[in-house]
Amino acid sequence: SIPTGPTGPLRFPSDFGWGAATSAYQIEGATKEDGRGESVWDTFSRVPGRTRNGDTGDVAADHYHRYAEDLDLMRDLGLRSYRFSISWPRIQPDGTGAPNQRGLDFYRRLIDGLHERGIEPMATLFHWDLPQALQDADGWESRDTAHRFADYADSVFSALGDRVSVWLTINEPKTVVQNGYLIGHHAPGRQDPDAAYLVAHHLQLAHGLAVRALRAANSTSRIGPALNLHPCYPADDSPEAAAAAQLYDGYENRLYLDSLLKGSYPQDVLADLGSRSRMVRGIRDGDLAVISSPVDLLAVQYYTPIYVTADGRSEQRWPTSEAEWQQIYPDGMYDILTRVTRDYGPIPLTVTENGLPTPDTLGTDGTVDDAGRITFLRDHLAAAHRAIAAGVPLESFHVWSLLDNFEWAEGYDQRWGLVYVDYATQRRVLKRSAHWYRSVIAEGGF
Ligand code: GBH
Repeated sequence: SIPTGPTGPLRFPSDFGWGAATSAYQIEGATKEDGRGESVWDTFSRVPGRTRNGDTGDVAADHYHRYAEDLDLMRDLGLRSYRFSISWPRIQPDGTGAPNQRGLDFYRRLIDGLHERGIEPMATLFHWDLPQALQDADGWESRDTAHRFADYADSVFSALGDRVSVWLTINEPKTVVQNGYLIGHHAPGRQDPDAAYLVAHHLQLAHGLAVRALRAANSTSRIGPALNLHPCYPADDSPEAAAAAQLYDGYENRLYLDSLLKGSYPQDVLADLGSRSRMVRGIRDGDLAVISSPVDLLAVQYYTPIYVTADGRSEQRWPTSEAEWQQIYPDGMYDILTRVTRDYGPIPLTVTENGLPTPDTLGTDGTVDDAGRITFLRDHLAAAHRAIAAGVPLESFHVWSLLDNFEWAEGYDQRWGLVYVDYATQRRVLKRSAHWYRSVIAEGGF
């Protein structure tokens, strides 16, 4: 029923969920208001040298105060779905105990504003802003943090559950593992491989416990994990490169997908970690059953492929964006979506992030010409459309990001938004890509 082919226009299903995404610490600012506690990113961004220019999320895009204006922008774009995250330290300043009403009220106002404008709320429970008090008690290295997360999730479900149609548990557990605990470029800035994979297990456990909390609340909302997946290709034709790419895929993709959707960790990764690793020793009977509690959908975030050499290094094949880790390869979107459906069955999928940073400036005529973003999104949407035509149950697509924002260690230098933010005045300006995306949504394709 979906017309395909190189000549005709691409038309998406009429109920396709055209969306855009953000996260709390990256846009909200107001880090000291209404009883919010400190998060690991407040701490980390203040350590000299950790973020570009010493940038922090203290003000960011000031969304906490400007959410009504931002809701109007979303309506003007015609968005059908908005993915945002809830700041754990706004709800539980110390990571535990009774929820902070003023924190809940902010998200209630935001969610009501979405409903008033006919936009479906998709809320992520954790987008990396762990309460600092929990980090002080060993953070995700402690199994107890998974239980603290389930309590937090339960509070949020009780207060907001009926108003949110889709919950996402943990944004990109892999990025916490790799950037937080292997490379150290993200909070909490550790470089400890043995800790990293124990953290992976506790993040997976936290996800499963939150899914069970939602089910126990008899909610009609849907819930799923949000994974950044990377197609891993051998860099050459050698059997060594094929084997190295297979193991790389284990660490990038199957570690998360298999535990969530098959109820087991991949044997090659477990063997590689070794029986004496903290992770393998930290897995208890019943954990995998919790982790693989049935979910309603899987959220996929795709940015870049990885090419793996015979000796297990990654190699660049395609031109990069302004982010040197991002090779631009739209076919990777098709490959990862069809692979998930092939290997894990027809679970409903949503793309919750896809985008790139561009060197945007506000022109003297008041416009922002981000032609590169239009090309990128057009090519990745075309690949997603081919995946749908091939039978992938993809229900929605969210551009990362709605607004320019605090890009973690890169601070405000990288601009990922459909909407330009002039940080000196906090004025919002729709980029050319935003006008283009509005017409794509209105036409149902391009
Ligand atoms: C997503 O991460 C995040 O969910 C989102 O918050 C973020 O703003 C967006 O993408 C854009 O980056 O240079 O070696 O430190 C995507 C996965 C993981 C990609 C961390 C960049 C940094 C690698 N990201 N990685 S390094």
